[in-house]
Amino acid sequence: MLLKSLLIIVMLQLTSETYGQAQKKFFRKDYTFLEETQSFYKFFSIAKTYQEAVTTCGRQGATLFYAEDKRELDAVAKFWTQPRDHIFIGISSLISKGVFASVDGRALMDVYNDWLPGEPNDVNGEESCIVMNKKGQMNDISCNRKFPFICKKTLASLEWNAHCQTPYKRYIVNEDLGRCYKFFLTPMNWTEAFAVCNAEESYLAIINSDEEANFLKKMTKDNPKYTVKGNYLAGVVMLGFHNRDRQGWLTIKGATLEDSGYTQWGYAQPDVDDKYLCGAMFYNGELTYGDCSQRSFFICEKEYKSGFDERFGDE
Ligand SMILES: [Ca+2]
Ligand SMILES: [Ca+2]
Repeated sequence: MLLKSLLIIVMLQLTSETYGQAQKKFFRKDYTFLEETQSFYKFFSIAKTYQEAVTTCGRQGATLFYAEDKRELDAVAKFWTQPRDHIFIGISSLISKGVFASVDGRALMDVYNDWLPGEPNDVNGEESCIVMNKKGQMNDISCNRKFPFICKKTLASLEWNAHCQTPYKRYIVNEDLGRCYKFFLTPMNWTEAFAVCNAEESYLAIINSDEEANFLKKMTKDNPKYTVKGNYLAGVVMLGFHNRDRQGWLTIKGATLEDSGYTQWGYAQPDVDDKYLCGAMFYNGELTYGDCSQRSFFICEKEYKSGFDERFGDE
């Protein structure tokens, strides 16, 4: 009897491991999983400065790639099919001049490193970042130059928000609406907010019903907004509609507010006003609009499908 119970426990454990998140090996649709390194990678062919590359990876919950060892270099070199032959890697001496360390604080000697002959030479004292070619050879270079780069996420660091089918933990579910939402307490301007939602495979929230407005209003109320210091516009939360084309107020999906299901404007009724073209809501859920370059809180929204795991869907 005892043996039978033990067997059942073992079987249960095996089952839960088989269906555990680690086995599904999914981070985002735009990242490729490499078995050799048990990590996800995305190649960015549009050149950016070092800092822009670090920020881009960070916004996706990843880090700027550098090779840990020869094995990873070889695996990534196979995946790296783009024509440009140098990329920025996540190692710099920005914190302490002359002392190279990785974006996650590891010493250069502890990760893969192989300098081109004569490097690092710190030309004009301006070379604090590193580019690497497909052979893994490195050259120190100005951080303001622009190069392609790779973002990396290890499987071990991957968490999974099962309710919302996303690796981003702070999305909360509303089952009645069939949607998940994330309130951002880091004020950004409308364009940046749009990009952040996009990077998380969601979109700047669109209100489609009174019920949804009430939920976003409650979410706004529940977040500790008053603890956020700095220069930003309080009192509003940016949403996914705009008049940037001056064709009237449209959602970021191209629909009118009427067709989208919610038109409850607040005190500041929409006006013909060339300067203020980006949509938002007051904390009470009523719509307003403002300067697109003004920083504010914002909410990202994403659909989820109950009982359906998109990682098993067709790609
Ligand atoms: Ca150099
Ligand atoms: Ca919506």
